[in-house]
Amino acid sequence: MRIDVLSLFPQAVDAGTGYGVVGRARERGLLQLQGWNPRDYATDPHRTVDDRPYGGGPGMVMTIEPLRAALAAARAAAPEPARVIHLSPQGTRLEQAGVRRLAALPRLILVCGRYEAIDERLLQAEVDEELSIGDYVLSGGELAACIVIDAVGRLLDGALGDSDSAQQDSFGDGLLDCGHWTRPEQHALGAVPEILRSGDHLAIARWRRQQALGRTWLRRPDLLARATLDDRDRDLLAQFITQWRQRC
Ligand code: 9WO
Repeated sequence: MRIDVLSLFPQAVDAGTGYGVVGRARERGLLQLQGWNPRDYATDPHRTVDDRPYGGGPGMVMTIEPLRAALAAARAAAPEPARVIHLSPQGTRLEQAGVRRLAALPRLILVCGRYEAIDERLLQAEVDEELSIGDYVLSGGELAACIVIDAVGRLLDGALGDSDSAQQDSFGDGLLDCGHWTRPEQHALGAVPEILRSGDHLAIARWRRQQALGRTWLRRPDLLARATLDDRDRDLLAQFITQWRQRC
């Protein structure tokens, strides 16, 4: 997969995606990342990329031309058609299903804004999609782009050592993950749950499923409402809820 990033701070995106699973995917060429700085395409002596907003108000707006020229250069750098995505709080919320959809595309161009906004005409003419990573305002789109690249990059074929672990992750089936423990078995902070040491793999899988269902019920009822549960899941959850109510 190829991802081009338009940003006044391309080094921030480079650094934010340079480590761990995604850093390795880049090193191995599974993910090809290239930054494009609109400032390099500004034509005035001061290399201006912003101007005051029509209608007044605080802050500055990114101008059309440097972004348009940078985008044209990025598009021309490879033959694949690219989906152009603007990271913005006005976008559609990104969820794991959306991450999977993006990971199946051959090429993305991520547009990162700075200042208060990008001129609306550039967005309407050139952007296919606006994506939000959550309902908060950042100082720019770069950290949001890093999050998109991280979530997408780890799904690329060969990025994860164990090919199954992406599927087993939280949200693989729309539920939160169960808890995890490692050595030591006994610690001042507590003991490892007995069932995980039982060696009974069927019972362990059942218990983990129940924990995932129970935690989702406790912490994210919105996710549970959207998940598809079978009869066994409903039994496991009912049992969890009964035990939880007895604990209170
Ligand atoms: C700045 C601002 C100041 C006062 C009142 C409202 C305001 N909104 C913004 C604003 O949205 N600035 C953006 C900064 C311009 C585009 C890039 N920036 C950005 C992207 N901030 N937050 C994001 C973002 C992207 C994806 N998901 C969540 C947030």
